[in-house]
Amino acid sequence: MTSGKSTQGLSPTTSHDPFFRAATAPAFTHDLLAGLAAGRYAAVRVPGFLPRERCDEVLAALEARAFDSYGKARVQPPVMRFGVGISDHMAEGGVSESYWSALEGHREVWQGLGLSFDPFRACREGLGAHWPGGVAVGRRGGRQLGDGVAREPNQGFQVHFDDALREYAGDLLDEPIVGQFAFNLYLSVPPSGGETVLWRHRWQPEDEAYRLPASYGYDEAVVRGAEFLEIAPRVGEALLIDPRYFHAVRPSRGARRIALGFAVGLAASGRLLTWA
Ligand SMILES: O=C(O)CCC(=O)C(=O)O
Ligand SMILES: [Fe+2]
Repeated sequence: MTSGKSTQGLSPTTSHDPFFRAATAPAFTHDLLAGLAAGRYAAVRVPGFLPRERCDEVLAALEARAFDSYGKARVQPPVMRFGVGISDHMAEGGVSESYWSALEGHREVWQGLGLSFDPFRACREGLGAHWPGGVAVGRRGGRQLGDGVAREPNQGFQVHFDDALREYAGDLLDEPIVGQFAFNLYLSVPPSGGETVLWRHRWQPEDEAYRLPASYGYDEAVVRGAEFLEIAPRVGEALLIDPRYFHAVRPSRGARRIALGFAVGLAASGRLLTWA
């Protein structure tokens, strides 16, 4: 004890949760994925997940295309995207019909890039390589959801969390899920800024007082005082986080920040199911 005060238990200024940490490894092993689901880690980083040539191939194709932006009422500052994201098509706790029609165009535009491989398939394969239950794109009402999206949050993502349990009424997927991750593969990162920050704080009802009007995000005061991890991703790195921890992306300076991303659910059956 360093002060004269009696400190029963942990002191809030110096305490560290040994399970709130990022693991860095050459692959998404069974132990790391199980550990992330169980709460033994907050994030798993796999540098060099996709070979540099493959990253460069996808990046060059994307750089030649125009990106859309996420719905500007909800997503401020704007985040650019290439492909369809389900969050733009939520309706009354469900998924609106516009999502399914947009997905048809999504498949066409990704095929139109003329890549020598399917980057979302490559990401799924790397993610599930050591996972006994395997990995597949999730389904809803028998229909396959989107496989991923390229996102460009050059001005950052606001502090937010992602939790399909809270975002959708009932199960989003045909198989109920017992764990959730967010996957990102970085194709282009800025020389400064662009960090992913993760706070050791999960949504609680009082947090709604910090909600930014009509936005997906929260005032950063919602995570005040919470322990945090700051991750500066590298090109070719894959990052898997527990997205129920509040997280944000800092604004980029000096280059575009482009990542391929999708959500991952651990189904009760043991399968990993992805969607975007
Ligand atoms: O781009 C990132 O590093 C994280 C983006 C994010 O909010 C997510 O994947 O849920
Ligand atoms: Fe997120």
